[in-house]
Amino acid sequence: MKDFQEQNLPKFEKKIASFLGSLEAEKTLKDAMSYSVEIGGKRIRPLMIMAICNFFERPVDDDVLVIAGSLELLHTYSLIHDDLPEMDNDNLRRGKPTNHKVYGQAHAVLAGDGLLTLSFDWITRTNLGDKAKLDLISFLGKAAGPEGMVSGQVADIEGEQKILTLEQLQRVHARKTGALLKYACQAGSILSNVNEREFNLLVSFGSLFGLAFQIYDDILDVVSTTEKMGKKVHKDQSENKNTYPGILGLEGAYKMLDEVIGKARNELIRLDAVDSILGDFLGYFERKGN
Ligand code: GRG
Repeated sequence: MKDFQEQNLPKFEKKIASFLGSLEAEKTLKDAMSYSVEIGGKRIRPLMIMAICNFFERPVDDDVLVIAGSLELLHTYSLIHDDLPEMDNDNLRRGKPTNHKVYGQAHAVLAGDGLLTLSFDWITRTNLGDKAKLDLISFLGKAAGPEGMVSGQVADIEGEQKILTLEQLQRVHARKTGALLKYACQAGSILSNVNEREFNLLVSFGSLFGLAFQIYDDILDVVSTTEKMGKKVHKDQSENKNTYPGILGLEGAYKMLDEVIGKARNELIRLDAVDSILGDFLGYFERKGN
């Protein structure tokens, strides 16, 4: 995985920086958009697209980098808007002050709007065939829009007022977090020109990976790895009931995580991809804490 990242991430970063740099837009808007994209992040979604291409021996060329970049732009928009005072009201993101803390709320809203719309524009700027472009735009719109991430965010906000069941929580996260990871698998599949069976297996893998990603995120929130006086400190689990550890307890959440990872691994076995770079993605869910 490390080699794969070292080989592909620098050219990915260079491509998005040069595309953003060449935008003919108001300087403050360009600065605000570039700020949140370029302060980093794990780049899991673009890496997933590139890994699928790698598995199917489809070269990671400019078109792949632009499609991967387009998804990262859209993901970054969601984080900027999620951090706004009217949503999560966060001061830090990716270890740096949030966009609205640096550029003000109006510019942060507009930087998010710019990234969202630009992500679709980037798809049209590739040299891919018309059908591939249309499919990518359609899948991305469904994943990010009212049938996907935006509804997930609304359900999440409304869920704060009540206690959700496990099924309701999963439905929130399938849309809020899972939809873009599933799209990463759809995009990688389209770029690699896979057959229907491979497409369905990859989409199922993407959905399971998205679910595992959220369970793991909730677990990391509970298990603070901060060493204090040589002891691991656990946050109070009753702080937020609408999380996997909140509903299942920490051990129950780990158990569910293991089950979901097992199912995701099964899809990769069916694709004969478990020993490929795609299998390495499952190593992301390393057990932390007790
Ligand atoms: C505002 C429409 C709208 C949607 C926001 C994705 C999202 C919905 C909110 C993010 C809030 C959050 C912390 C979700 C939990 C998991 C998640 C998606 C984390 C952020 O993704 P990472 O971990 O972030 O890939 P980096 O910074 O590494 O890219």
